[in-house]
Amino acid sequence: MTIGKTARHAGRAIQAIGMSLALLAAPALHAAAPAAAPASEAADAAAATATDAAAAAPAMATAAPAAAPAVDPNDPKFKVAPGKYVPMKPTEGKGMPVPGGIMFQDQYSDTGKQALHMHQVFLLPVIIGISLLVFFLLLFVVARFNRRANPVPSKTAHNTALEVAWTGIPILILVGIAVPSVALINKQYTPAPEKALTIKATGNQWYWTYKYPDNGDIEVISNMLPPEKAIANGEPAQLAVDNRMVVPVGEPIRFQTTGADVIHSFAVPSLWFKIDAVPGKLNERQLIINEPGVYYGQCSELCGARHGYMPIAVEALPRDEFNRWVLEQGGKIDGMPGAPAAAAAPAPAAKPAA
Ligand SMILES: [Cu+2]
Repeated sequence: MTIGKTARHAGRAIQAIGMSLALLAAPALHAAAPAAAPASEAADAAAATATDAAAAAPAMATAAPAAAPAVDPNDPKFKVAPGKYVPMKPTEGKGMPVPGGIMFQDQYSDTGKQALHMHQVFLLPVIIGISLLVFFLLLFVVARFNRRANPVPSKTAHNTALEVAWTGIPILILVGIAVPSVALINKQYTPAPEKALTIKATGNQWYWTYKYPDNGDIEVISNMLPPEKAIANGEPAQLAVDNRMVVPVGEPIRFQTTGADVIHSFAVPSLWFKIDAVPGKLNERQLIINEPGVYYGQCSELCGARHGYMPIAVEALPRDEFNRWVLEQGGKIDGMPGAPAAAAAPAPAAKPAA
């Protein structure tokens, strides 16, 4: 009953959004109509049903990019930071485990924040509440219904009201947990938008490689730094790597994984991000990091003798600094049609200015 109502509410909300989008699209269609169009036609267009407008809108959207220049070289996406790339110093306690820590790490992605919030504010109290209830019920039964306290036991076999309650209440609790859980899973597995930057991680025995197909196919080979070197660098031991996976911050990334030999798993706790790397298979998830920083993780699928020694270090940088890193690796800035040529121009121009 509750679900049906929720579904109807959701249906109405979607309908309302669709209608308002269609109404928004209608004036645009108007403007696009040839000036010579007779007034009666314009009136007809205004009267067009919401479905017509909605159907026409995507067609217009696909037609537009063909007419416009493919790439705007002044787009902030193509800016290059001056100077040279220097690996970022990690912030103590950010994106890494802390001594004595037993809770989740602080989160630096929206889905991570949502998941952590759900765990702290919702799941944990529900689990603790149910455990305490069952514990005290048991104590009560032991004290009240033992042979001494209750020598003549009741022969009651059925109690309809009680049975409805102890079936119905758990169902309600489970539905209450399922609704936000499914919403969160849906958010976590929303595919990256079409123009998102693609990065492909390959798990190898026992190191990671990161490929940037949109950036001239550059490849980064990432091995663990010896612990003493990591500590000297101010990085956590056995988590630091020689070459990090550098990514732009605040942008959707189409993150793909595969395995070169056995199954590995790419996992970064402070981003609430884990995805298996399976040989012969390409897994994909969207990754958006909210803040610049260095985020450490580890392979999380037992993959052989040195499984514990193939850490992950993700460095999230502002776009212009990411572009500088890409150019230093011999790559191109973004592989969108026309982008490499356009990107080459602002790059040298930006450097003398600095
Ligand atoms: Cu592994």
